[in-house]
Amino acid sequence: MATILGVPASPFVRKAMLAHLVKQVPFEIKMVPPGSDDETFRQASPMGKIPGYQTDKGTLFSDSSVIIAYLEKVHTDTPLYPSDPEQYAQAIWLEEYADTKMSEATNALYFQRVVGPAFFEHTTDQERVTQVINELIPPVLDFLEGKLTSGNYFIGDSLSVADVAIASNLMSLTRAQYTIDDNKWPKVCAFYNHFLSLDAAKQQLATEDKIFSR
Ligand SMILES: N[C@@H](CCC(=O)N[C@@H](CS)C(=O)NCC(=O)O)C(=O)O
Repeated sequence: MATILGVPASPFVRKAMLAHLVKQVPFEIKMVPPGSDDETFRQASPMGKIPGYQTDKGTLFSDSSVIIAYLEKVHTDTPLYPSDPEQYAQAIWLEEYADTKMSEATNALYFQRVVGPAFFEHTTDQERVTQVINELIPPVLDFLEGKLTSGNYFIGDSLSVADVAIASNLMSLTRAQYTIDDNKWPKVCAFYNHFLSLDAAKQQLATEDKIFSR
């Protein structure tokens, strides 16, 4: 069985886990924090970032985007990448946006309110929280609102890697007690509510709940 090396509460580990759950590919988690000296983890992730990955054949590498791209090659029956070239480009572009600009905003709040206090004895900086909520998050949600046309999915009429990457970040906002304003961003709210209704999302949140309740 494949192994994801990391902590399920990390947004990038969450993204890799969600892709497995959506594709119904079994995996196990080896709990490894970022920067760990674990030998297998270091071979998989020389930069010390989570998630690292070990395939069921033993190949080691890291990065959530690489893990999902690999998964797609092995498990072709539940595609997360559109076959149409234009939609394919849009999907991996939105994944890139979610992993960079969006996660810069969502991770800032998630760190202040959740990860810092829970794992690093960090006190929440309220000024930073206010700045993130007022300045960083709204432009991201505005951008996503403008990208949603069909309702439940960012690209076409089926779930793609873009949805998984974006929803992973939205889940961080939820954990950080941030509620998306339905009046300002109705399409993002509808997308997220649909995503949360998927079995994969429910399974992911249940796994994370166990970690946060420890
Ligand atoms: N592009 C990477 C980003 C992974 C990443 O930044 N992970 C964070 C945890 S959420 C990390 O390990 N940070 C530690 C560090 O940057 O040294 C991916 O998609 O997997």
